[in-house]
Amino acid sequence: MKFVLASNNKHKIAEIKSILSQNGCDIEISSLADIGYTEEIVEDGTTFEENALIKARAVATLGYIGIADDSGLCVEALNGEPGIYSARYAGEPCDHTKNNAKILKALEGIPMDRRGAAFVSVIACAHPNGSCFTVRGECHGVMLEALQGEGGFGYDPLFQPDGYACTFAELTFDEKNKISHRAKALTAFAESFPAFLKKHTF
Ligand code: ITT
Repeated sequence: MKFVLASNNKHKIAEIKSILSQNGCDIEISSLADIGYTEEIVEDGTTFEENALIKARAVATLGYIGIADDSGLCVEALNGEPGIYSARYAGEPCDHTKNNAKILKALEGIPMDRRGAAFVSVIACAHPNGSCFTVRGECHGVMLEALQGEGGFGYDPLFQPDGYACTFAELTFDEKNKISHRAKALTAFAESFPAFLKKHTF
């Protein structure tokens, strides 16, 4: 049975493939583009878990084992926003430059000791037989007052993980993928996935 990663975000896809192989999960995984899937998946859930499942199930209904990530940045001083709306915080289509400008503005004047935030990643896996599971990973840190670094994607240039003196965007690809929210969720995924597959696949 084929595994399909229900994502159109090429940065996420690269991170997920790399983290899974680092965790000994050597499955061949296709993307939506690889299977010629062009429909829009409407993410109208109210939690990361619901949205991750919506994406994973969209491909499971086509007969694939669907894997999906729903993720975002939750900022304490903004009551958890942008949260599940992180991709479209500054409107659609997703524009990371506009999102960063909007969040910097929203945090203007807020001192460093009240700029705590967490990146959240929920990975969902859905089988064509209707079975599914989700796992969650979080990475805590602070929101800086200016962009720093060129690597990564999205809010990475503004997020400094706890215990580091630089942003996600200043870490190498491999360094970020050791400590990120996505790394934590995918480590849990790699632990549960073999038993899930064994139970549901001949
Ligand atoms: P797919 O739904 O196609 O997978 P997406 O980017 O729309 O791609 P989400 O709906 O899960 O995915 O939104 C995730 C957003 O959260 C992403 O666009 C960034 O704005 C932010 N985000 C998530 N993980 C991030 C990371 O590791 N670094 C920076 N920003 C991240």
